[in-house]
Amino acid sequence: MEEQKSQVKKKVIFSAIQPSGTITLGNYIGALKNWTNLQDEFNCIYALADLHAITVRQNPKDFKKNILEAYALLLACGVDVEKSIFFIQSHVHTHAELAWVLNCYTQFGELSRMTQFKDKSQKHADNVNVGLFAYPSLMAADILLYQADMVPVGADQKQHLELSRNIAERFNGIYGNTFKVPDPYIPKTGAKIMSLQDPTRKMSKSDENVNSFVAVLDKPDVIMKKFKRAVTDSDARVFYGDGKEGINNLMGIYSSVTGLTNQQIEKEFEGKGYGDFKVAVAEAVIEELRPIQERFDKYIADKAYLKECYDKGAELALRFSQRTLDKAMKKVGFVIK
Ligand code: ATP
Ligand code: LTN
Repeated sequence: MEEQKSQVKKKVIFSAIQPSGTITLGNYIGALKNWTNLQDEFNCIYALADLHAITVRQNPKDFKKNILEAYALLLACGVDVEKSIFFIQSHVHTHAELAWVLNCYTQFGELSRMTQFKDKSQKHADNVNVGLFAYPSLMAADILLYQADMVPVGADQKQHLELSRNIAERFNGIYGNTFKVPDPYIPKTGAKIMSLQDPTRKMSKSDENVNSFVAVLDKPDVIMKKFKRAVTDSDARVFYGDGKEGINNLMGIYSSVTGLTNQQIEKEFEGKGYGDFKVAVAEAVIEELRPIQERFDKYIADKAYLKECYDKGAELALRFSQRTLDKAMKKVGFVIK
């Protein structure tokens, strides 16, 4: 039975994160925590999406540092190179190549409707480049190259994933079955962690106000300060409800690190005020992040080990993805060498 079970092909999971700044608690709860939990049950393929990151201007020195730090931080969060493939997107040339092909099967109108494009082009009005616009077809290439069954992402990426599915279906419709049509895998709790300063907006690592996010590498005293300053309401009773976005968000965070349900949290804080609750959330987050920060310090100091890991990741990723790229190119009619 055991043997039979191990012969059943595991489903493929693909996901990626951009090394565009400090990785936040939102990234961790919405995406990374899930990544690590899935590694035993599935064939997981994870990438650091550095090609995506240059859709916004990057300072070369900081960019390089961010890429290595993000790679080390993901290892520290529990991405395991013995179980999963973990690589840097720009090291695997098939991504940019398939993205070009898929660009030609993606409509201008579709890309114009992407809310992330609309948001980011407003935010970076002086640099609304073609890469920012075409970003979702590169993301589709990332996923489709590995014939991924499922893609774990935060709720904010749902629209991009829907587009990847449409592109895959369109291509398959023209040329016959080429790409697996991927399903989103969005966690129930913590799908969207909101800004601590404006709980109607998502927590974002590129937010100018550092008090709006908790970085995974923030020191304990900084985390405590940020939670104490978190915007709430004047009600002062800890419960989940309409118009209580700040508290709802803190409850979501507390719930995802402790595993408690909203009801259990409400009970725990019955008769207590927001002050006590904020301290409890901060303490739970500090404890969750402590071992990650310790592992990070170890990995970032060992550049040779990091290289060994990402070299191995790139080699394996190329092997898988080249097969799909060749298949797609052949279907379009390219002469394959
Ligand atoms: P940026 O601020 O540069 O847009 P980001 O913080 O939104 O970056 P991404 O690199 O775009 O981060 O996202 C990485 C992963 O983290 C994605 O799966 C995304 O869905 C998830 N994620 C990002 N922000 C949140 C959030 N606030 N809550 C839950 N998940 C999130
Ligand atoms: N666009 C994503 C990062 C990303 C991604 C992907 C996620 C790039 N390629 C493929 C899932 C699958 C983001 O900004 N969060």
